Amino acid sequence: MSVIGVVSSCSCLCPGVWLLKPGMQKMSSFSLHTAARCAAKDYYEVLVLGGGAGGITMSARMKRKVGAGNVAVVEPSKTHYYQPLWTLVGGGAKQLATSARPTGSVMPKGVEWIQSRVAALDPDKNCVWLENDIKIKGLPEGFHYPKIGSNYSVHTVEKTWKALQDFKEGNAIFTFPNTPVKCAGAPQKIMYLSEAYWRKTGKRSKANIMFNTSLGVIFGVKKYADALLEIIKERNIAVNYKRNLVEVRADKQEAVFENLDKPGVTEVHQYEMLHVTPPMGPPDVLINSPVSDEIGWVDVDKETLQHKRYPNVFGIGDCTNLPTSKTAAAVAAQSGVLDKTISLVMKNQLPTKKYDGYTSCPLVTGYNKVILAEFDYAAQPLETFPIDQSKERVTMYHMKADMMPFLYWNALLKGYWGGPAPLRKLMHLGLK
Ligand code: UQ1
Repeated sequence: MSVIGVVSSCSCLCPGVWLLKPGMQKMSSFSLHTAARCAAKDYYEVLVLGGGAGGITMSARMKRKVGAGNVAVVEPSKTHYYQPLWTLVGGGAKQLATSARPTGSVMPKGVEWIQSRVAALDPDKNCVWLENDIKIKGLPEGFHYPKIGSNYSVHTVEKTWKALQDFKEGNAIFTFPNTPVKCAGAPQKIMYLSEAYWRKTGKRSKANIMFNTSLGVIFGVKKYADALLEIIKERNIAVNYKRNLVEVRADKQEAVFENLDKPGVTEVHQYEMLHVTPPMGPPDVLINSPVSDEIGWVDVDKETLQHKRYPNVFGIGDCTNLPTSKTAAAVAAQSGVLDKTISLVMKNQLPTKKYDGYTSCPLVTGYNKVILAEFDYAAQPLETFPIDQSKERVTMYHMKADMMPFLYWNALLKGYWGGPAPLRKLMHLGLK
């Protein structure tokens, strides 16, 4: 079965060009740990989805029509089968192998084979999303080696601490992937803790600390970004922007980064410690699901959290397409709004309470210091306390380390904590 996008860039008969966009992977999962897949080009005149009999045949015909280099086939399988022969294979008259050829060998010359799976179609925009089934080369197998860890999986988080303690001398590299992540804080918090730990243990001068991020900024809220850049300067940390981890050679302690400003250009760094923040995205079950947007996030109204098309469906937390950082604090604020929304919908009334995008990221910058970032959809600070929260504070560290776990287990999970908005209003005499 094949789907063929026939296009031209101008004619009104033809819809335009099918764009290929990299898809994303599951939120914080290493089982399908991937990097963004890059096709050689991001558009083709004809894009064939599926490399079976129909797809390969049409790609050959279309190449003759529109020329080499202008046709591509998206097909994940390495092997192409001539299925009509399976009657005889089943009957013992032929061997299965005689029905099989490598996909590459049946791909017509001049047609590009994009070895990936289609995750979603957007024919209105002539756009196809590819599932990223190409892994960060070397992971997750590389986690069996020492000196590498990741706080994002229950299987690897304690390896971070081991690598931190075992550090002797060399590069300490902290990564940020080329996909949206839950919250931009955590990939760098572990770096500040590591820096503090090596200072405490007299090893700081032996460590060359690098933050290799796919982004072009350190944090999306200017007030906190400015504070973090000060800390980065003061603690002598090197930030390399637009660098995406594409391969880990864990046996040689080497990490390979692509320079996103120069696609295809890679840099290899030897590491003494590597902390990996994995690429993230919606879970498989939501990709192409009727409740999802074109990427795979549950498609909800950003104020009421009610589904945009199915009024009896609602979303909260990481699975949604709410354009804010995904944190437990965000869930807390969303839970209060969603409770109200559902209560009204159950009474056949329209939702009234509006989520403002509140989220909070306690930016741990040391073993007794936290900058308490709190902000809304507009990336504007929305702070609970009437003090400058962009300053590192010991009190905020205790709030993060001691008070928040209590609040989580005893209030949030029991449905009694809807975020700090009432406290904020009280602290600001009702003015915020
Ligand atoms: C919060 O509500 C929350 O959810 C329980 C967190 O997650 C553990 C937080 O880290 C923070 C900071 C908040 C916000 C709460 C206050 C009192 C500012």
